[in-house]
Parts: sequence; C-alpha cells; structure tokens
Amino acid sequence: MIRLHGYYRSSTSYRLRIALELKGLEYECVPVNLLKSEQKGKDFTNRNPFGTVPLLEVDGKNYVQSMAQIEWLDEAYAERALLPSDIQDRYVARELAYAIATELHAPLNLPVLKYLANEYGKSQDEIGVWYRHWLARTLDPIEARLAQLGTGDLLFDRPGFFEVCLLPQVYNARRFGFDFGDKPHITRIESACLALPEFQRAHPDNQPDNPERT
Ligand SMILES: N[C@@H](CCC(=O)N[C@@H](CS)C(=O)NCC(=O)O)C(=O)O
Repeated sequence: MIRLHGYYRSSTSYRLRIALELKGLEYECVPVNLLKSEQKGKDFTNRNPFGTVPLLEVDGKNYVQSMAQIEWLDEAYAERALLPSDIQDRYVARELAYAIATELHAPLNLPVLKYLANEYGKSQDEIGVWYRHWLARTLDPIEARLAQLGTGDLLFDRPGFFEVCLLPQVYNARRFGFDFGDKPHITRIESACLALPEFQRAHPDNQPDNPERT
C-alpha cells in the first residue's frame, strides 16, 4: 500500500504524483494542509522531522525528501523506469532535474516567501519580482541546455526524471506570471506532458484537496 501525504499545490508533492503515475503505481493521497501548518504538527513531524511534504508511506515505512523518494521508487519498482538506462542520458536527466530541485526550489518555498513578507515587510508585488528573478536564474540555462541537446517534445523518448521536476516548477512559475516567451523548448515539453493522462491525473487542478475543485 502506497500513501502520499501531500498538498495539491506543493511542487514537491506534484513531483511525486507524476512519478507514481508514470510508474503506473496505485497510491492514495492523504491531504496535509500547508496553509494550516499541518506539516508542523507533532503527528506529522514524528514521521518526518523535516516538517515538509511530501511524505511517502510504503508498507508502513516512511520516506521523506522528494528526490530521494523518486530515486528510491525507481529502484524499488524497476518497471517503467524514470531514469534512462544509458549512463550519459541518466547523467543529463539528473543534471537538469537536480538544477531545479537544488537551485530553484529552495528560494521559492512557502516559508521563504512568508519570511520576506513577515520579517522584511515585502509586498506581494515585490515577492513576485523575487520569485521571477530566481526562476530565470535557473530556467534560462535549462532552456539553453535543451537547445544545445537538440531536445524535441520530451528530453528523451518518454517522460521521466526531468519532466517529473520540470512540470511542477513551470506550473508554479505560471502562477507567479513568469514570461515563457523565450522558452520554446520548455513550453514544448510542458505541452507534450500536459497532453498525457498521467500528468493530467497528477495535476493540482485535479486533486481532491484543491478548494477550487470541491
Ligand atoms: N527538499 C524537500 C523540500 C520539501 C518542501 O519544501 N516542501 C514544501 C512544499 S513544496 C513544504 O512542505 N513547505 C512547507 C514548509 O516548509 O513548512 C523535498 O524535496 O522534499
């Protein structure tokens, strides 16, 4: 039994939903409301001392930290691999996915944005400028790398490790009004992925804890 404790709009929870969908694994979503700080409650932090989503529960064991979870899932369930079999391709998938996970996610996370507002009195407009600045710093070189690699509709022949990380970040970027006008490779991959049922089922719009859906 696989349970994913997450929040519909959390990009790391969205990563896990895409990974589980692409691997064809059955899972149950357990909502954790970040706006009510449920991730900081004792019940939750006893299982995940980082106090962040997603928390992946498999056969009674807890797994935390999205990139480790995704790599673990890919090793534990070898079918429909997310990482390519060729070592060079695997390197490229990791290079681009970890650029998003390590450089981009941290300065854009909810506690950072709250800190800017509460400790430094920054307005929503100023926070938007911050958000788009950090997005461009990593999405610009990712776009350049995709051009260099001659990428088509997807990084490789089917969606995997990179697309799992890219789509949630693009979703967030669009919420914050990021201009993708000069990013044809990223937007082509986005369109190709959003056309697939796995990505549609994983999308924040289709999660039961999305208040706009219920
Ligand atoms: N490095 C962690 C980051 C997890 C993370 O920051 N999750 C966010 C949602 S995308 C969260 O739980 N934020 C609430 C908080 O930090 O209090 C991972 O990849 O799992």
